[in-house]
Amino acid sequence: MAAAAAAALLVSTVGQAGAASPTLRSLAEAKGIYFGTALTQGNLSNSTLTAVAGTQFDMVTPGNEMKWDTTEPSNGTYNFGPGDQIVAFATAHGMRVRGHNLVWHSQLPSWVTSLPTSQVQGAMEAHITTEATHYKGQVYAWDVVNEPFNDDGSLRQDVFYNAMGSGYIADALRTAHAADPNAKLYLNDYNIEGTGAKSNAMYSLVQSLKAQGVPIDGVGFESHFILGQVPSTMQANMQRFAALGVNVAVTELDDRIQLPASSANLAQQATDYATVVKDCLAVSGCVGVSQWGVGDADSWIPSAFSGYGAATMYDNNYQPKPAYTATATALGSGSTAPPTTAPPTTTPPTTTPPTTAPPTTGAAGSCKVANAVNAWNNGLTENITLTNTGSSTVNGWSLGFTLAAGQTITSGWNAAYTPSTGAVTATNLSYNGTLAPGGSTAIGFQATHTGNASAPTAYTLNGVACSIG
Ligand code: 9MR
Repeated sequence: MAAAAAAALLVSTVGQAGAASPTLRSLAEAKGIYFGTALTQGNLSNSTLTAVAGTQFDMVTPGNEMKWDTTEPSNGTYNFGPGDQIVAFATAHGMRVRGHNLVWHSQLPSWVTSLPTSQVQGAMEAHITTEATHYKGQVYAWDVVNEPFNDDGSLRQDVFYNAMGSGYIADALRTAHAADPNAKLYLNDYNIEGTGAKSNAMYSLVQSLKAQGVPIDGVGFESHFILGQVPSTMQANMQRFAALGVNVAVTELDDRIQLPASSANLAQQATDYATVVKDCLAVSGCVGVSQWGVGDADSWIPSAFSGYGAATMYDNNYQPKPAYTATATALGSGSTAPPTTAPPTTTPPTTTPPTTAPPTTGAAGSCKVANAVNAWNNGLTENITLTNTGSSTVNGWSLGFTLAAGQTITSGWNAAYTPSTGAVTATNLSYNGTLAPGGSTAIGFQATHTGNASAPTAYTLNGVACSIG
């Protein structure tokens, strides 16, 4: 493939990480994963920060705005305004959202901890139902229960455990599933990245939830690391969770350094970041990596760990650090193979071919599609980057493709998808209908499948065949 054509497939930015470098999100998507960040409401008024967030990342976790103390500050009174702002930013920038979180002992309003024991379950279920219903269709995943374990592997004796015993976790997951059946439901914790007592406890919990048929889709590994201390067992540990039939994700990555950070420290941090990214890429079922914050200036580390900081890929002025470059390289930047041919990260359980849609072999129109499928047991996500390779601007577009037999779209982003099976048309939304020559837009969808997780073999833009690659 010509270098110019390869470059056109990737969303590029000039100035943030050198001239016209591919972004983390385009590199990640080409590998079939996402690359996310955490954003708070306050971050949205920092235009330097949001310029980086909106171009480099394709997943957002609200830093605080979906937590109980914000969303239900008094019993039965809900406030979704701050969370809605984060979702609006994500939507406007083609990013998905990890909902964080529904049940957690911290950032919990005092009215919950003051409830009579007999009322805690009802309050928890009402909170989950109301919040998950409000964000139904807008979040890709929920951290349903956050940080349930003590470091020794015992369950935290918080208000939920004290009222309901360990069963509160299954109850929370079932309640969230009833409210938003399409959201991926996670348990999220720290100090479970490598093997050890706490990780073993999480593993046993997930195993037992799966055995009981409780809806659990994933485990989040927060990954708040100290420089040079990424566990050597991280890849194997994530893989054993994936083998239980759940997705895994790195949900809150940072790597703190004792200040001032030396250049040797920053080089070690680059190695640490690359290790984490490579670990995720090596694990079938690892769906993505999220950093906790955008840059060192908005990181939580300095306020929580005195004397430490410099924990992210961007410095205090939002300039990329060595960890950024190492992350991009780990995601395939600069490799000779075009980073747009990512196969699904899990092999579909059967090899039934699609019954329709002949492959495009001959003449293609003035469009190009790069697609990446990430599949698991009975679900998949497909990320599509659509590029206008013609010389005129496209004003309004419909992308046609045929889903493999057994696939049904359950939610999508950055386009309207209809119908949900068979020959689908994805139509632009108000903010992405214009595609300048050479311009790209990133869309995608989540679908269920019955064994064939193959991507469509042909795409048409306004009726004209696109090339794929
Ligand atoms: O980033 C969040 C920070 O703004 C809050 O002050 C803090 C309060 O606990 O929570 C931070 O986010 C946490 C996340 O929700 C769960 N894992 C640990 C994160 C860092 O504390």
